[in-house]
Amino acid sequence: MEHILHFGLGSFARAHLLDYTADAGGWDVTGVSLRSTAIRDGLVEQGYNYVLCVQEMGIKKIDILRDVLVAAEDPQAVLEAMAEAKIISATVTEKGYHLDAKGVLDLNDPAIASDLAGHGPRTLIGFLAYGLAGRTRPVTVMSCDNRIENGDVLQAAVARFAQAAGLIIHWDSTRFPNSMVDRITPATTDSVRKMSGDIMAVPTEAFREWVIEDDFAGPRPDWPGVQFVTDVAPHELRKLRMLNGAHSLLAYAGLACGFTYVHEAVTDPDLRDLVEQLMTEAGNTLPASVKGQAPAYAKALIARFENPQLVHRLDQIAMDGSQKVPYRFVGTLRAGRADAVVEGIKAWIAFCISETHADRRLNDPKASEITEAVHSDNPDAALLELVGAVDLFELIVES
Ligand code: CS2
Repeated sequence: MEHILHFGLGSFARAHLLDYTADAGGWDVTGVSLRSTAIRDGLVEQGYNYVLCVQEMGIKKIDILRDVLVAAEDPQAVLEAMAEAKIISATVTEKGYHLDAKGVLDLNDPAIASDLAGHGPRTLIGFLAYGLAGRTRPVTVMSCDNRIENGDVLQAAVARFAQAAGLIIHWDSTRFPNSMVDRITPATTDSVRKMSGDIMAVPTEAFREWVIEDDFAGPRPDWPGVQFVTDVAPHELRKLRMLNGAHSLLAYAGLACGFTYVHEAVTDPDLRDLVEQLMTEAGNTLPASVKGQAPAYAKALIARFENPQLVHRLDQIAMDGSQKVPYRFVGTLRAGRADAVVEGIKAWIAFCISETHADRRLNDPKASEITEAVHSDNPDAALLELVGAVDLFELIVES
C-alpha cells in the first residue's frame, strides 16, 4: 500500500481527494488537522471510515483513511509522517497559505512569524519548510486548494519561508504540480447525518472534476477520470472565474436579497441574468484552448447551482471574501470588460459594509482590517486596497 499524507480534512478533501483515491485503489491516506481535534475525534470512533452522500448516487463508504494526526497536539508526529510520505497534499483553504494581497507569503503574519521563530510549526507552510528541509528522497507536494497556480504559489511560499528560516530544500527532488479541483460540497446537516446514520457523513454532488499538472516526483495513484496535462492554467481560470466567480456573486448579491441557499438565489430572474452575464464575461477572458467550452460549461454550472438537494448555504461561500475576491473577480476584470464582475465586487463591498454596521464580525482572516476599512474615510478604496484592486477604484466604484 502506498501512502498520501494530507493536510486539511474538511468536507471538501473527504469528498474529492479521498473519494478519487478510494476509487484508484492501492493507496491510503493519513490526514492532518492543523488545529482542531473535532474531525479526528469524530472519525476515530468509527475507525476513520465515513460515508459520502452523493446526490442521485446514494451512499458510498470511504475506508482509506488510516489515521488522523492533530498537528497542534503533536507536531513531531506530523514531521515524522511527512518523512515517510511520497505524496503530501493539502486542502487548507485560501487563508491557509498566509499570503499578502500580492500573493506573496506574509512573513509578518503572526502564525508564520511564530513558525519562523521555531515555536511549532503550526502552519502548512511551516510544516512543509521544516519537513522538506534536508530531504533528498523524491516527494510530490500537491496543493488541492482553489488558487490560481496553486502548486507554484505553494512552492514560492515554502521557498520564501525556508530562505527566511535558513533551511535548505532540495528542489530537484521535490515537485509541486498545479491542479484544478472541483466538487461542490456543502457543509453537512443534521438531516444528512440522520439519513446516512453517520455523524461524520459528507454530502456532495455527483459531478467531480480534477485536472493535474503531470509533474510528479514519484508514483501516484491511478485516479480515475483525472486529466493529467502539461498546463493547468486554462482549466483553473475556467473554473475559478466562472464557477467560483458566479458562486461569490450569488453569495453577496443573494444574501443582500434575503436568500439563504444557492439554488434559491440562482432562480431569482435578476440574479440569474447577472450570473449568466458574469459567466459570459469570464468565458471571454479565457485562453483559446478552453474558450470554446465556456458556453456549455456555463449551462452545466447553472444546472449544478439549481440542484435543490444540495442545500448549499450562501453564507458558507461568502466567508473569507478577502481571500477569494482577488482571483474570482479582480483577475477577470483586469483581463477584459466585465460589468457583472464589477457588480460582484460592489456586492462584496456592500456586504462588508452592511455586516460591519450590523455589528456582525465577518468570518474572514482579515476581519479586523475590514472593520477598520469600513470605518475609514473612504471605505470603498480601503476595501479595494485589501483585495489588491485599489487601482481599479474608478472603474468599480464610479461606474
Ligand atoms: C465555493 C467553493 O465556498 C466557496 O467559496 O465557491 O467551495 C466551491 O463550491 C468549490 O470550489 C466547487 O468546486
